[in-house]
Amino acid sequence: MLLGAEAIAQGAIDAGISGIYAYPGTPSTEITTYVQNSKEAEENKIRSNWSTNEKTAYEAALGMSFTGKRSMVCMKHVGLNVAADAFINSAVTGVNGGLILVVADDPSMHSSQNEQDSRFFGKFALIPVIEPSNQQEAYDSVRYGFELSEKYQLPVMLRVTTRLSHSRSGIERKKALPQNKISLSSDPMQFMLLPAYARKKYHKLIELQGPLEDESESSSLNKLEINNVGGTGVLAFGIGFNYLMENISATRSAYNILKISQYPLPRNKVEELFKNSSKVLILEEGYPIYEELLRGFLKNEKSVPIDGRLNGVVVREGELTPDNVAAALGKKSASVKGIDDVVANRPPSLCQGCSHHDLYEALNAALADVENSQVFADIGCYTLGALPPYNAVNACVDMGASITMAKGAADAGFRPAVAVIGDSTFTHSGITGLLDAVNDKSSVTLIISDNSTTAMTGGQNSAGTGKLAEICIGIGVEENHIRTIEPLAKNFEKNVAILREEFAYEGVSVILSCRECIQTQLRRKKVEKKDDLLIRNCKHE
Ligand SMILES: Cc1ncc(C[n+]2csc(CCOP(=O)(O)OP(=O)(O)O)c2C)c(N)n1
Ligand code: SF4
Repeated sequence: MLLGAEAIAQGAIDAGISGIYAYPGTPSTEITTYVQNSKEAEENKIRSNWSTNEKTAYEAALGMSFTGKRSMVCMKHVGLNVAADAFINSAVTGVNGGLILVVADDPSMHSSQNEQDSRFFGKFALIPVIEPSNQQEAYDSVRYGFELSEKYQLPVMLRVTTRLSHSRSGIERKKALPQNKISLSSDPMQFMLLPAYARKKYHKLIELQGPLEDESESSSLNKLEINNVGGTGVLAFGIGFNYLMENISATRSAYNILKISQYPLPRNKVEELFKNSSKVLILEEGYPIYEELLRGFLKNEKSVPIDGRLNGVVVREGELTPDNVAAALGKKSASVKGIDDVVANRPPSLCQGCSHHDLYEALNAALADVENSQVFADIGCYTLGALPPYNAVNACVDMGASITMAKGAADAGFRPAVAVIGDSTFTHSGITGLLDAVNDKSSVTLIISDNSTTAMTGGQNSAGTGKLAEICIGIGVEENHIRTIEPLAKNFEKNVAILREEFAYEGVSVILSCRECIQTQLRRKKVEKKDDLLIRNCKHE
């Protein structure tokens, strides 16, 4: 019984990967964690440490593919924005050993800043995309995806969404394959994107589009059933097919159904569906990408009517569910017991004893006398400082944006320009922003809330643990403006004073607020089986 994410991981181990590269992010994290905890992966020396960000992860996976070995790279949807440069260009270079990018989207934004649909990126890069409809298909798709990747020498995207990644099902495994041996590309310039080479490679990528569409036509992942000529057709993508089946198991023969789990879209199958149906309902998990394409820009009065997200028959925002698919089919959903009133909706909150509490107590006190103070925050547990009782931070846009937004505000004359970032977010994409601030001598006070972990996604290692002061010195922050505080109630007065001193400084200063996340500390204690709870603090007092 595996989670969808775990099925992908097991599928990768069984398909002979030599390495998995990833930066954590819900709902993709469990794929890499599973490989990290797998005995088989350990025995087969499959590389699985966390990367510093999604771009470094993607490039390392590409480097492994360069050697002829199979590699997988995993991220959440917004992570693909970070890795986009490497990703799009890797479609032009192509790959050598099979490379699968697993991207886990989060429609309804259960734990994300947006609900962007990664299939857009797959289409943009002109590569095959596989979107499994259930966990077994997720497992099987990995092996098939590697075969496809090596056959066409292209990266393959495996796109999943929250419900598939985070729900369990029984999985039937296949016999494990051995890893590829090192074998370099026969074209010594394959990975060289100087324009003269890039133009030829891009031309080759365009030429592959026909064969890729043929591949989708014959793929067992895409299935057409004409059950009722002239009846209603349903074009169901990915997990949308699963929800459709939940609703029409007894009445399946009344519908013409096209299940799509592999792109590019198979034109003939789609035409067959439309030719045999009086109207077509489109169920896409994510944006109405293919609905828009099939409707066309100009209304064609003769075309088969389409229902979907764009005319409101399917909800325009948020994830598909068995219930909203039932409503779109004009069916009543099976009555489910409502939620009792006693179950109150709770906003997320920081754990009791979390170091971020003490930091925000001190920060609010240090800014209490500042009229209209604003604080630029970033993404992590510390973003919860935006909520009561602290209401301490005013912006959270994307990983790393705290520093650069504070820099922009400082450049505009705003004082004090304060940024709060976590240690993992700082190494993910804050370092370059700090370098900009140093080079421009912008008056920014950067607070790095260093809890020695990537807490929000479950406590993965943080790339800069034990190195943050050295990194800041290396970037050029003056050593006497790199201050360390220990966020504890007993240090409140001292910490407020340090914060105020640095807010008054006209230049770049960094405050390292160092105390380990208590959840990580508890896990560490269990592993180390120590009785004493050592408070692991920053070394740079
Ligand atoms: C581009 C991108 N990748 C990954 C994530 C998922 N994510 C949210 S916060 C976070 C890191 C949090 O770690 P840290 O900055 O150390 O703060 P903490 O949670 O430990 O307080 C991650 C990986 C994301 N939101 N965006
Ligand atoms: S997981 Fe760690 S960092 Fe996050 S709120 Fe809890 S104690 Fe704080």
